[in-house]
Amino acid sequence: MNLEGKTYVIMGVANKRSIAWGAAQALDKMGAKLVFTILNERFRKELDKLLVELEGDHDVVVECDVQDDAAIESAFKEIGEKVGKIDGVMHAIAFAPREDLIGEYVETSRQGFQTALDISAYSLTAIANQAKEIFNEGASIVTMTYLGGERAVPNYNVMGVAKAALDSSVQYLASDLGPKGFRVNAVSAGPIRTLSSSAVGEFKSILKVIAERAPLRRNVDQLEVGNAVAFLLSDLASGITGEVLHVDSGYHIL
Ligand code: 0WD
Repeated sequence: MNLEGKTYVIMGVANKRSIAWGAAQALDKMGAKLVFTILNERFRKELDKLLVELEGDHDVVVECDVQDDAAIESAFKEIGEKVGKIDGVMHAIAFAPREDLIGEYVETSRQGFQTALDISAYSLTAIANQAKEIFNEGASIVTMTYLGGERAVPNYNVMGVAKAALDSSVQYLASDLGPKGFRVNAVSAGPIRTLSSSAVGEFKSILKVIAERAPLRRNVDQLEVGNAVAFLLSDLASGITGEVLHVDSGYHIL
């Protein structure tokens, strides 16, 4: 797939294990120009180290804490000023307090619920609202979701509730932005060991179940997920919106 001439914003690279980094590698290989947003300065060094591994020259890195409306607005303004119009955004951001990702969902605190829903679900809506102002014709958004939003997965708890809200947002945003020619989709990834997933209780046993029971009898990796993200961001997916594409070795059909 050739994505030369396209510009995408990647939000959520924390380190080399991040799913967003898998997408960055896929999009870079296909010739796209990339812009990165990071939570704060702490992540800049890590990202700078990674960027030298890419073929293209992607030098625009913008700070954006998605809990802050002003930060989202100024990030997309800055991106518009630095690179002009963009062809899409990958949203790969989620957070829930560690204590809410073990034990029972019924014990979730109000604060934990609000934080998880704010960062992991509302942020997509706030981002879509700003990003659309600098979208090229045919641009699209892809977010990352998980099966735990469709059914109860042990320990995923409040993050599952956040993913259900995120999945629903994908549909409403697709409905709002569709008439303007913009698309909104999600990739539902199978479990992958990353900084965020390490906070989910008994994560290892989730990986084991997939390897034993999923139709492909193995887990997926960041690049497989990244390739699917690249497809949905590209014009090859021009007729697809409001969709959740599962990249999970087929586990969701069981
Ligand atoms: O098994 C997995 N790893 C799966 C992840 C399976 C299915 C879906 N996903 C989803 C996650 O829920 C998330 O939405 O994929 C997305 C990316 O997650 P990841 O690649 O597993 O996690 P990670 O590498 O930790 O990146 C998520 C990043 C944060 O990293 P940390 O670990 O510091 O929370 O989201 C960013 C941050 O870089 N982030 C924020 N960015 C801006 N503003 C914020 C914030 N307030 N909070 C977290």
